[in-house]
Amino acid sequence: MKLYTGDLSPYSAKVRIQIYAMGISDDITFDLPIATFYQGKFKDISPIGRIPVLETDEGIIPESEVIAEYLDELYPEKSLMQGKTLKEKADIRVISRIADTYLMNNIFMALSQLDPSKRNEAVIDLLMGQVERGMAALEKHINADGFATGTTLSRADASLAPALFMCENTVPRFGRTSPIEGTTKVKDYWRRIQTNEHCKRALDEMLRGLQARMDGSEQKLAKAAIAKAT
Ligand SMILES: N[C@@H](CCC(=O)N[C@@H](CS)C(=O)NCC(=O)O)C(=O)O
Repeated sequence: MKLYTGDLSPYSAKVRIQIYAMGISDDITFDLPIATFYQGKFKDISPIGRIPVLETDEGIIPESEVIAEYLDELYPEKSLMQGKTLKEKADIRVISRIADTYLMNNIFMALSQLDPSKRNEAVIDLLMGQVERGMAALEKHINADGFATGTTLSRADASLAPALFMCENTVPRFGRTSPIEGTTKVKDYWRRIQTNEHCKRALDEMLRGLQARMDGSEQKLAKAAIAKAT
């Protein structure tokens, strides 16, 4: 199988954490057709046009949450959901949804407002309001110690660690304080989860992606790949 993935992409990092934690990296190659992606032609591979996408013998699977469930069902003996009760599974899904829908998605929508000279503060107010709302809910749902929920690493952690990376590193670029700052349990969790080997590996990859974006090397690489392809 092949996972179309990008270093900085939090939704891709979420699936990578799951793959690392399940120990199935040998069955999956990681790739991104750079020219295709940066020319906006990734829709030729997956109609939604977004990463991650899992390519299987039976066709492609888009959407991180769907890929996550597919991998759990494909490898039941390695699934991070193994042995969990129905309620524990529901708790994992709630946290994963908060990370996807309230945190990552709203931060993503705000990316068009990065340039302060063109920024519409009302758009930022609206989107960051939703991020704050998700963060307040997360503060109630999350464990006070250990993992996000339950006693082992789960898909809740796989979704949440990249989402918190975005909260810490991207939100300040909109001129707003990281929403983690106003929390207690989430702040402690964020400190703890960065030391987990699987999360740390993906967070380091995100940091590498962020550095490449900020120092212009990502853009250079994309330009060179596009020039070669045309
Ligand atoms: N709901 C999707 C979101 C995926 C997503 O937004 N991916 C971003 C990178 S993290 C992307 O591919 N953006 C490119 C674009 O929107 O054209 C998922 O869970 O996989």
